[in-house]
Amino acid sequence: MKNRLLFLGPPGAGKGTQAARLSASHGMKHLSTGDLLRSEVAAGSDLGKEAEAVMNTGELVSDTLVLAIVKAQLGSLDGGGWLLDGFPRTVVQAEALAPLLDSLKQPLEAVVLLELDDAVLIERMLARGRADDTEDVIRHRLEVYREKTAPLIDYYRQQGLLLSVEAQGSVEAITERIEQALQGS
Ligand code: B4P
Repeated sequence: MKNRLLFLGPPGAGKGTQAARLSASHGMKHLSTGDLLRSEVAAGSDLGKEAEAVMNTGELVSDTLVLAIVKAQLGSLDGGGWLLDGFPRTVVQAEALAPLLDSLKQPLEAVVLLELDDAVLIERMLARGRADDTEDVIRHRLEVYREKTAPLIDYYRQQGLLLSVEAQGSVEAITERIEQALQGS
């Protein structure tokens, strides 16, 4: 199975949920920029304070800040496979990632796109109830996704890396769909 992966999809699609399951069952390293940013917030670092203010409005944290965090982590990626969850989220981030992976001689093998209707996304995020999960902020995050992150769908499709997976249904059923897509491609 392909094991150098990137998970793409709207907020609340289940990237974090599925990435945690797949990385645990296949021994891959799971790198979530959302989790890394929330750890900085919890630690009260300067970086965390800057990130928290942005995350609570539904905007994306700046490319410079995210890239600084990711670069510090990429060195730990090894041949055992890895899964990038929620990164890249902009074309600038994707264009910065490519040479970093080239220099590690670990090219990306597949981009898993989790697709889901807005109504279900909103319902899931309201149930999750994180600090950035109020209805107004969620709607703004969906707009930001369409404007800044959705262009990555074509970006990776043109590179022949995109695998689309329907993200509606039980957590287990979606994991199975992802595994089939990774085996079948
Ligand atoms: P993330 O932490 O990446 O989170 P997310 O997109 O909101 O959610 P995800 O898709 O992971 O959904 P989850 O599994 O939790 O981003 C948070 C914020 O961090 C961003 O808005 C941004 O500000 C910042 N950020 C992160 N990365 C960045 C970057 N690269 N650049 C700039 N800023 C960045 O699932 C959602 C809920 O649904 C959960 O409660 C889950 O339990 C539930 N669920 C999952 N699957 C389900 C299923 N099949 N059925 C029912 N419920 C399900």
